[in-house]
Order: sequence, then structure tokens, then C-alpha cells
Amino acid sequence: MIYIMSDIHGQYNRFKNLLHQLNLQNEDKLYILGDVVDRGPHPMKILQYMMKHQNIIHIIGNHEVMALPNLKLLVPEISKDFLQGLSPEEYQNFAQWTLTGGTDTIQDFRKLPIEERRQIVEYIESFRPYGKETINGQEYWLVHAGLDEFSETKALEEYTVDELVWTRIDYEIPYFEDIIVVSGHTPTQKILGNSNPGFIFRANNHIAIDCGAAKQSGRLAAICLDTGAEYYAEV
Ligand SMILES: [Mn+2]
Repeated sequence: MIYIMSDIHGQYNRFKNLLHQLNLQNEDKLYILGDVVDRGPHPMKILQYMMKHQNIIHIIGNHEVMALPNLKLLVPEISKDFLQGLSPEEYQNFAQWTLTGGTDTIQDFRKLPIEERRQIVEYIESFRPYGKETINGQEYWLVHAGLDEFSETKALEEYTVDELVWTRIDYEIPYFEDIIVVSGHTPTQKILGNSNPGFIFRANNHIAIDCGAAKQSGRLAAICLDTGAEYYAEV
């Protein structure tokens, strides 16, 4: 079976709750479509769990894109004058990241011994830009946010990471007639005209699975592509 989750945002309890429901077997695969970090308290426990499980496939989100260069800077012990040692560009990236939820990630990261911090950085560096699966003859493209600079003739391999992690999909318009695009990034609470906000959205050859786990009022979702079954964790 192939399962997909997205936008866990440091919510380790919801993650464990959902894993318990999925009861993953060694031959199953779980794709996580990015934004494991930021805005929630325990991203490191989630990443360390993912690292230990070969059948969990990590796809990059915009929050990993923002976090990675900053986490690299934070691997050594941080002194009081850390910020003064940054170049203007590094400083700007750092400030931007802390404004979009990075502070939770920093606090969690700093609790780790240096060797474990290195492992986390290496693991995030290995995140893939996208996934692709064909199940029962149906092709699925798995991306964090969508397909920016879309063209029907453009192969998935041709998209840059930035094109895959930042865009906001218009879910009323299908990308393809024959390929279903699975994405996170935009909570289904924010999809215009969605009759079931906060749950998995499926229409127009889109499956949107970010159900707003970063917020107390939201939930973490998973879908099984083989059966179509949906799973939710609210606590
Ligand atoms: Mn995102």
C-alpha cells in the first residue's frame, strides 16, 4: 500500500497517532510531502523517526527549503554574538525564517547533541523534490505545493524545487486529464468553494491533503492511494 501525509509541522503526537492508524508494514510506502518542520514543537522527533524507516519517503517543502541553510549555521554551539557573525544575506534568511515558524524548530534543534544535529542536516539535504507512482493504472505526481510555471508538456523532472514548493494551486482547474496531482502546502480550510474544509479535498484531478495540522483546530491527514481510505489525527 502507498500512503501519503503532508505538513506535519512539528506535531509529533498527531504523527504518531496517524502512524498507529496506518499500521505500516515493511512492504508499504509512506510519502511525506514536506513541511515536517516549523510552527510546532517537536520536528526533530519526527525527522529522527523518519530517518530510521526506509519505507518513509521524504519530499521537500518550502519550510525545509527555508530551514536548511539556517540549521547548517546552527550545528555548532551558538554564542551570544551569533547574529553579528552572519552576512547580510544570512541574517535576512534567518530573520525571515524565524518570522514564518522557524523559532520552534531552532529551540528543538538546539536540544540535540552536535552529532545528531549533523545527521538532521544531512537528512534534510537528502529530501527529494517530488514523487511519482502508478497505482491500478492511474499515474500520481506527488509534490509539496504544486506545479508553478506549469506546461502540459513539461516533465515532472524538469520542475525546479522552487517551482514545486511555493505555488498556490487553483484547485478548480485540473493540471492534466489523466494524471492526479497530490499536494500539501495549502490547508484545505483555505480552498475556495471547498464543501468539506479541514478534510482531504479531491476534485479536478487534485488531491489536497494538508488539513491544517499546524493549528490546534486542524488535523493531520493521510490517504491510501490504493484504497482511497482517509485517516485523520486531531490529537
Ligand atoms: Mn508549505
